[in-house]
Amino acid sequence: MHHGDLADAGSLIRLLEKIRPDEVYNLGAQSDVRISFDIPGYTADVTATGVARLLEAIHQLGLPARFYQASSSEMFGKVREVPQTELTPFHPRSPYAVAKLYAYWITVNYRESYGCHTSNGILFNHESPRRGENFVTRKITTAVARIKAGLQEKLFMGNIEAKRDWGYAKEYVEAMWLMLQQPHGDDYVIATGETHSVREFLELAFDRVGLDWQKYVEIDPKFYRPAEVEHLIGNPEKARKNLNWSPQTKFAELVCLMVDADVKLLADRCQ
Ligand code: F7E
Repeated sequence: MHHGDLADAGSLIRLLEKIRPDEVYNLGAQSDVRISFDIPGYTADVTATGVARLLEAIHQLGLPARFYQASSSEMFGKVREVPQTELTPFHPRSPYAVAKLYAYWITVNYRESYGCHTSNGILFNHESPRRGENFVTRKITTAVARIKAGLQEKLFMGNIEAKRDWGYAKEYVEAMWLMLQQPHGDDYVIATGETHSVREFLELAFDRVGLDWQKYVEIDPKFYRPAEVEHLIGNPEKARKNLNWSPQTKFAELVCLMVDADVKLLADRCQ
């Protein structure tokens, strides 16, 4: 492990010079959409300009490294078409999404300007037991485990009618790697092609431990966002065709594996 910071160009140059990587995967960002409304300036500095610093460091050093940028379905925001593809126009709805849009285009720009092998993975929501607890899926599964164990009484939620295309993170990381094994950089939507509401996630998660979600969930307006992305669903056809990639884990399986992991984590901690 090495220490660097997307806000510090010098640290990126030093790191790249030392490691001379063949492949660079930029997953670094202030990635919480809700928090980006509170810290828009910091979000822009790290999530947007940080990518320009990283690309410019690779370019200045003349490294032949292939570059992956973690672009986001949040860029589609107030969606212009359903489902979303690589050709769907963007309409970002948060400081986070606006920053990701800059990062997307600067990645395309280094490909077109200097012939760099750069790719954008436009990843729809991807989840796993390692997801941070501030994101909705893990917030729900940790709460389900705690409520089942008698350690928590209520779960306070925001807009549970929002719909997302949720996939399994482990499979999405394979897609990232596949992009950098292609002869040329390109942009790909990575999604399942299915959409589900937060409400459906709640139902399945509580059901997994034999509880009725409606007895435990309450709505708290503090978790609403100033502008919401209501409905996302991606079409991963290009990735299927060019990368031979397709999602394997279905929505219900994903919910169950996350609930099971949190139930086990809590049991292990309590021993
Ligand atoms: O929210 C709604 C919330 O915070 C999903 C990031 O990885 O994926 C993620 O962005 C939905 C939203 O993820 C609560 O309003 C309701 O509609 O899990 P989330 P996100 O905003 O979709 C994309 C692809 C990224 O790129 C991002 O970096 O759930 N929701 N109630 C809630 N969300 C949260 N966090 N907490 C609630 O209580």
